[in-house]
Amino acid sequence: MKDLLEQLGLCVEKGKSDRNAAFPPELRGMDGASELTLKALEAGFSANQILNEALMPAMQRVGDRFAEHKAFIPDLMIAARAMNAAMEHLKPFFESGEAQHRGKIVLGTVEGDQHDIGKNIVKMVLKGEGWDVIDLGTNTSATEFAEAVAEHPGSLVGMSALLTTTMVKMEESLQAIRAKIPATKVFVGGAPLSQAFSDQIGADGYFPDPHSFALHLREIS
Ligand code: B1M
Repeated sequence: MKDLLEQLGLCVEKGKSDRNAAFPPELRGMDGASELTLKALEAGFSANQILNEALMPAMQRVGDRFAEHKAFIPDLMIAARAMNAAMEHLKPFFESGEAQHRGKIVLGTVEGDQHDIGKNIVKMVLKGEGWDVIDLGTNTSATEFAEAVAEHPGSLVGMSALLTTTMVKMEESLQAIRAKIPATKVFVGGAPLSQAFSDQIGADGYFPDPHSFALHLREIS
């Protein structure tokens, strides 16, 4: 059974999104991330298990290889595509949660940053928790965050950053948001961040994963 998750992780790492994908040649004709995710669900693995035990470690491995100059941008791109193919099947499980309406949250990846896989998972989990998510996408400027908050009074904000060079944009965005609506609660997340960084920029909290974030929002809503 564990082989299924290992095989799925390998497909994401190698960028094999589905059976028809021609790349990588050694996996030609074999199931890809899409088919294996369905099989894992059928075998009884939960969406969380699939995400945490297969998909996330696979992205970590490809990222590590990139850092060691053994993988390159195209490898990251096809891995991201395979991850998205898998996430399409997990989406209904994350999104089908509470029917309760908890409120609005503006979500976006900060300016200069194109990484959106993590932010999209946060979105799915929050939607499942009953939040109305206003997704500003990637490369979101301070002005765009501030305007969205003004357009949706009472909304909370979640900002994501994956680069040490873009996480600094969070402070600027936070200030622009608070200049429009001072009481706005702003939360931050993303791999290079920490609670210390959140405290330093005056955010209302750092969350390393969507579930701890959703839990906190549940407590304060
Ligand atoms: Co890039 N990349 N990338 N990349 N990429 C990283 C982040 C990197 C760590 C790789 C490495 O060197 N090992 C490195 C950053 C180094 C650093 O700054 N410390 C890096 C780099 C350098 C770059 C480029 C600069 C490369 C270049 O061009 N030379 C470039 C920058 C482009 C840009 O943004 N301007 C770049 C480009 C890309 C792609 C576009 C090719 C692609 C992204 C595709 C996409 O997102 N649509 C990509 C990818 C795929 C990665 C890795 C391999 C995987 C990222 C990912 O999706 N992880 C990554 C290596 C790694 O992570 N180890 C890497 C899976 C995802 C589910 O996790 O996003 O952490 P994560 O989200 C988690 C939590 O962080 C949390 O919840 C999520 C689920 O648990 N979370 C939140 C996230 N946001 C939250 C918000 C919240 C709460 C929780 O709100 C409160």
